[in-house]
Amino acid sequence: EGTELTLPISGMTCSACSSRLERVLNANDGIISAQVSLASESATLNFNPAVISLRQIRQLIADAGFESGQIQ
Ligand code: 9UX
Repeated sequence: EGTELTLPISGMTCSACSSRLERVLNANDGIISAQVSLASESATLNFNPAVISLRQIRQLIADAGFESGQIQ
């Protein structure tokens, strides 16, 4: 199995934002699953660190127009 992690996400203001970010994350080969919650302003991820690094995940989030905070 992959590495589980939850990242706080800021900048999401509507459910289309969270859906879009979830779609972007799930489209990446290294991300096994991603759930983005608007209500809790967070993304819960299961990823394969041999394929994508945390740094790259943060870059994907930034490229989508959002900001990720510290790991919880
Ligand atoms: Mo609605 Mo979310 O314009 O960016 S999709 S606020």
